[in-house]
Parts: sequence; C-alpha cells; structure tokens
Amino acid sequence: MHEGQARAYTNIALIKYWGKKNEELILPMNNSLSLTLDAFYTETSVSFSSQLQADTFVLDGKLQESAATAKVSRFLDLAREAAGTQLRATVKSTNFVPTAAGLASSASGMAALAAATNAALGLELSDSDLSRLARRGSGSACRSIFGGFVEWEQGEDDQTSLAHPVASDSFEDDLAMLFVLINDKQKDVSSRDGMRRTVATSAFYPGWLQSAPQDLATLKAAIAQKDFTTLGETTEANGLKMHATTLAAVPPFTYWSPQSLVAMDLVRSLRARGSECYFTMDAGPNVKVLCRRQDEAFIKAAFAEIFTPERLILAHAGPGIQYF
Ligand code: 2P0
Repeated sequence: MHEGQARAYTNIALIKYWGKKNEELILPMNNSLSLTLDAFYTETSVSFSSQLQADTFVLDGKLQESAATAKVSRFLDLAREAAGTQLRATVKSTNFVPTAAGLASSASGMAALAAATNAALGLELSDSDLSRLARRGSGSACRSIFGGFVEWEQGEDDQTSLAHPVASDSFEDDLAMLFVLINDKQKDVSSRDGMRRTVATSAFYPGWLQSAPQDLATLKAAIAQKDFTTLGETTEANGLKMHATTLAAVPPFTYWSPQSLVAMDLVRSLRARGSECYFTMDAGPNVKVLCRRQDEAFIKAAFAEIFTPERLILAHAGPGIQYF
C-alpha cells in the first residue's frame, strides 16, 4: 500500500489562460498570471495497492461514474509511467467550497491529485516538476502548486511549460477578492470546449493573442510597483477581452448571465463613487471583485444590498500545495 495526501488551493487568473496550442500536453497559447486564494481548496488522498483491479474515484463522498474516473485514471497513468508501476489506486477528494457555490475547481482538484500522487508513489518531484505534472491534468492546475501571484510560462513543450511564483514583496496581502456567486443554471460550455471553439473559429482570437503579452507585462510591472490601480485596470481589461472572443466564436456563446452584468455594473458605479474595485470572470457566470483589503468590508456591504449573504464570499491570498 502506497498512500499520499495533499491540499491545494484554487487560483483566479488576472491574465487569463485561453486557448491551447497542444491539446494532449496542455500547452497554452499565452502566458497567464494568477492569484492563489485561501477560500476554496481541495483535499485528496491517493492510495495505490496491488489488491485493486481498477482505479476508483470518490468525490465528496460519492463514487464517481466512468467519465470522471477515466479522467483521473488518465492522469494517474502519467504518474505510473514516471514511477514504473502498474498499481491501481483509490482516489478520494473533498472540495472545500461553500455550499451551492457552483465553484468546483479543476485547478485545485488536479493540483491536489498531482501532489497526493507524488507523495503516494514517492516520486519526490520538485514544485516545478509537480507544476508540469499538474498541467497535464488541467492547465490552470499548474498555477495552484504555488501561493500568491503565479505566472504560467507557456513554454514550447512538456519540459518548458510550467508555473513559478512571482516576487511581490507581499503585495498580495494588501488585496482581497470578493466572489459573487451567480447560479442561474444556464447551459454550460466547459472551459475546455469553449477554448477549443474560440481558437478554431473566433475572428477576435488573433486580437486576444496580440494583446495578452502587453497585458501581462503591464500587470507584472504593477505587481513590482504595488500599483493597485494598474493591477485592477489591467485585470478587468484582460478578462473582458477573453470574454469578447467567445461572442465571435461559431457558434457564439457567453459565460455572462444577467446577474453577472448587475455585478459588473455595481463595480463600475462603486468606482465612480470613489471606491476602487475591479472585476474578472472565468468560464461561468460568477463575478470576482478585486479590491484593497482595507476596503473589503465596505465593498462587500455594497454588494449585500443586491446579493444575498450566502452568495458573497471574501477570499485573500492563499498558500501553495500542502502535504499532510
Ligand atoms: C484561467 N480558465 O486562466 C482560465 C480563464 C477559465 C477562464 O483555466 O482544459 O480547467 O483543463 O486546461 O484549466 C479553466 O480551464 O482547462 C481556466 P483545461 P482549465 O483560469
């Protein structure tokens, strides 16, 4: 019996990963930069045993069906190959997200799975190697190996595509992110399908690729200078550009819902009234609001006039991977 356990926190990209140049290796089209957060995480245990005939995957106490288990199995195959073993495994994962959040995260999930597997098989991977391995499970997972600000270098091959922490002199500790949870049961386009469709068909995708490097450079300079205004403006602009690409895809789609627009409007009106905050969104209707930590209570209270308390969750910068 070989066992390992790990915890990984989710991350939200300030400069988005949107599109792959290699689907099998999960090599992205552009560098991305995220903030790891403390509010949502996944704990995973992996145990390999010669007694097992097949891999099993239990998520939040429920045995998963074949599709979810196959995804985990494909990931375990990579680790088995590295370790030179054929042993099958039992994987148990728990997502620590507030109830009804609609926030199950492949970033924290795959990062925790990679780390727990690393421990179980005694691979002794460095954090860089772990980031490469996690990337194969889900692109954004490579960033959840590290805490605080993290950049994923797109690279050119399996070896060169990985994340690393971005030096920040603890700037992240001055920040907060308010999650505005919007569950309106719209039909989902998974991020994987959404990216693929956008890369293949969107007339706006070349514009995305053209501007992402400048956004990244501006954001990194803002981190170095602890310039919150530039950080926020760049985050919001970059997110809007990513979402604009989906409108020009064939067929078109959007992750925005009416309530997302309400949240975005409130951010703009708070700003107009002198309360600095900025929004970003990912492959779903939830809106994440970036603000200074000193302003978080005021901004949360403004949102509480429109959204019920269980839909509002404050997060702060979180740590990298943890073994226990
Ligand atoms: C990001 N997203 O940078 C971007 C922004 C969603 C929008 O990474 O196909 O689950 O497994 O590599 O990492 C979500 O996509 O996709 C994501 P795969 P992943 O956070």
